[in-house]
Amino acid sequence: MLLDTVPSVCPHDCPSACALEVERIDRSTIGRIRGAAANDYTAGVICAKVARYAERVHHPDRLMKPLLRTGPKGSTQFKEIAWDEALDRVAGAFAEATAKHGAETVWPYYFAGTMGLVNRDGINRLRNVMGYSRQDANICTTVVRAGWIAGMGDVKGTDPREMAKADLIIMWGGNPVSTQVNVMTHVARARKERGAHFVVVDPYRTPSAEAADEHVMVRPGTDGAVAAAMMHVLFRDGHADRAYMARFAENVAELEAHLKPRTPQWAEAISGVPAAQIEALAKRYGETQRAYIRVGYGFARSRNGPMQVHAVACLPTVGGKWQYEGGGALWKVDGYYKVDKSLIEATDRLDPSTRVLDMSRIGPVLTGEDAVVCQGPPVTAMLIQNTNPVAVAPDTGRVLKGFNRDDLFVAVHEQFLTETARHADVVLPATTFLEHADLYTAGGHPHLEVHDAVIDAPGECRSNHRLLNELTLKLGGDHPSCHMNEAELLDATLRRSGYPGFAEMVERRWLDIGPKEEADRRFANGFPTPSGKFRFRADWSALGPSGAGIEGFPDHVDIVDRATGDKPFRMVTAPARNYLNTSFTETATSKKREGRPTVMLHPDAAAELDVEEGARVRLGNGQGSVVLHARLFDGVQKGTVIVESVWPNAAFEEGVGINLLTSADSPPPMGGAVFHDTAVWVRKA
Ligand SMILES: Nc1nc2c(c(=O)[nH]1)N[C@H]1C(S)=C(S)[C@@H](COP(=O)(O)OP(=O)(O)OC[C@H]3O[C@@H](n4cnc5c(=O)[nH]c(N)nc54)[C@H](O)[C@@H]3O)O[C@H]1N2
Ligand SMILES: Nc1nc2c(c(=O)[nH]1)N[C@H]1C(S)=C(S)[C@@H](COP(=O)(O)OP(=O)(O)OC[C@H]3O[C@@H](n4cnc5c(=O)[nH]c(N)nc54)[C@H](O)[C@@H]3O)O[C@H]1N2
Ligand code: SF4
Ligand SMILES: [Mo]
Repeated sequence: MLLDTVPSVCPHDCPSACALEVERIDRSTIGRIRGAAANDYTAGVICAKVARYAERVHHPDRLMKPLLRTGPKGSTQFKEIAWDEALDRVAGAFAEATAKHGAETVWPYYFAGTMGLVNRDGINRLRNVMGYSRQDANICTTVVRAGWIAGMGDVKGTDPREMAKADLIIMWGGNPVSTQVNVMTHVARARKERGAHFVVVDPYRTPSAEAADEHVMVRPGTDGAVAAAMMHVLFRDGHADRAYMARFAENVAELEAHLKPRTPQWAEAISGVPAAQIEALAKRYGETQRAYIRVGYGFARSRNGPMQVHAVACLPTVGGKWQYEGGGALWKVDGYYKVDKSLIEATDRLDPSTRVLDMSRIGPVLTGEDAVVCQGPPVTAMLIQNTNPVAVAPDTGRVLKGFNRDDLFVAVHEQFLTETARHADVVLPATTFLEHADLYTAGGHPHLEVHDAVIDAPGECRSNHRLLNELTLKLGGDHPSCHMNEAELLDATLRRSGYPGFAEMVERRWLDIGPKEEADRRFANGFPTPSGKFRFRADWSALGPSGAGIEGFPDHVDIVDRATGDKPFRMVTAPARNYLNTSFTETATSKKREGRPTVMLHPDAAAELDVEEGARVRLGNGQGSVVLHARLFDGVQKGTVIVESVWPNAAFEEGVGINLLTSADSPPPMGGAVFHDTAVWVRKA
């Protein structure tokens, strides 16, 4: 028997931020979850893992009570304690650490386990009020953002719903069938209604490439070459829109001269994509007005990632595609929202002189090797919310060494006893989105969404918001928002941002905040750069000091972890369909569907290594090695291997996962993480 169906919003770290309808069986139990049909982006579709969310929210392993560690770090030996004691212990440890080393020794650490602004970004309130170390939250979007703003100036683009009106859709470096399924709804419409041609650019035949009309099987880290060669063809064959560029782009003549030698043959040698395919795709792109490029994250997760993104983002300006309905490009729509987060984050209390630590370099930070931490106190106390760095951060060897330090106190606020939680001194049980209210700015579509709680919190779970307020006050800090409940903080935040208040937004569910004027949708009044023109020449040094000296025009920037005789393979650790980073690795259905940690290897490479289907193989580099099982797969170049991720470390034979091999190197110009830029050796195990 169903009680009713209640609206909500998917909080997971996914550009789709689906509008949901949750079946409620009683005040503490849900049934199925469906996508809201009335939302014209979600359009009634959600991924399978969230449709069966009852499996996650009512999981027998959900944390219900605060825990105190009684065994060694990393073990599962904990005892239950009361909330009061737990908070006293955390506050006591933070106060003690501060007395010894100063406030910057405490490092609140978070990411996007929930994308709700109150429960994700509220940790910055604690940080700002107490003067704790800041965090460069760069593990995911920074590399894409750098490349996108280098050309266009802001994170804006063509409305994603216009994909349905396109005649050519290129999904570049993303796998939406697995990672943001709603893209496929709009692609399907364009194919059905207009016979649109759908292309996927990816190092391997992903489920999205499988569903496409054409797969461009690129060598990882070489998209800059493919995009440059496509633009070479556009200029050469009269498909460059010179009138458009004269009005809307900088450095047009210099770009044309720069592209002269960057022929499809040149790009084939770098990317492994046949010159004939690059020619044909460029011709099709040049001849199609309604050509839509949907930019994924994957091809940015490389040392040259921002340069790759910039090169691809230049294409619609060379072709003049932005002018046409269904034409242009999109990565994310962040630039359209105007949410004032000052109350959530207590930005009035931010001291800009406080040091900023690089979250992607949590390994080197915790081992004391990172340059920033070398200049100040070590990190000796942490509160972690919304992320599982022991499994997801690069360079797991250093991450583990850091977390196992005896002089590091860690509190983890979680829904499950993740591998990070197992390294905590105190573990605190957290609510899920079904048990708290929040506000979301979707990345992949222009809707501001708000929801209230659907069911009561189980056990003694508390929301991030509540925990942060209680801890801040216990530490002697204070801020007006520390005395607001979620609804009050949401209401005040919405109103000061110029949106309707909380109650009205819960009722309305979402607000379409995309540009309404045709001219704004088409960038007909110019791009959001100082000159109003798109920048073909990126000024990388203006975005960050490490950008100095890097070619500004679209090119192959050869700064990747190159394959060598010792490490002949390039490894991509792309997302697994049934997991979301490490979320859902606890659910039985997802685990069953994913099987076991697997490396996809071209059959010719496997034959040379004497590796058979299903065999144990060892992958390694200077950072260590891991054992996986081989899957022979011809949808990948011979020199590339694919490991779908992120499995818990414990799922691997030797107890450490794939990020043992990925590097914590900081890519230019703004930093970030380079998960798909790793050279490895492969051997029969
Ligand atoms: N099921 C599922 N959904 C997810 C996630 C998940 O783990 N699982 N993660 C969520 C998160 S946090 C994010 S940020 C998004 C990310 O979603 P996506 O935009 O899909 O980005 P990536 O996860 O980085 O990788 C996508 C694809 O990029 C490809 N790729 C890697 N290197 C290159 C390259 O050099 N060139 C090209 N052309 N392609 C390359 C990979 O093979 C992969 O297929 O998905 C979200 N959704
Ligand atoms: N090898 C490899 N590694 C990768 C990637 C890759 O492609 N390959 N992708 C990278 C990317 S793009 C990203 S974004 C990162 C993401 O990595 P993480 O941010 O660590 O993502 P998850 O592993 O899903 O962990 C999120 C955690 O937040 C918890 N959580 C969810 N909601 C709440 C809440 O309301 N309160 C609290 N307290 N906790 C909550 C969940 O239980 C979960 O354990 O991983 C990165 N790591
Ligand atoms: S597609 Fe993404 S946003 Fe939609 S339900 Fe699945 S994880 Fe959530
Ligand atoms: Mo991400």
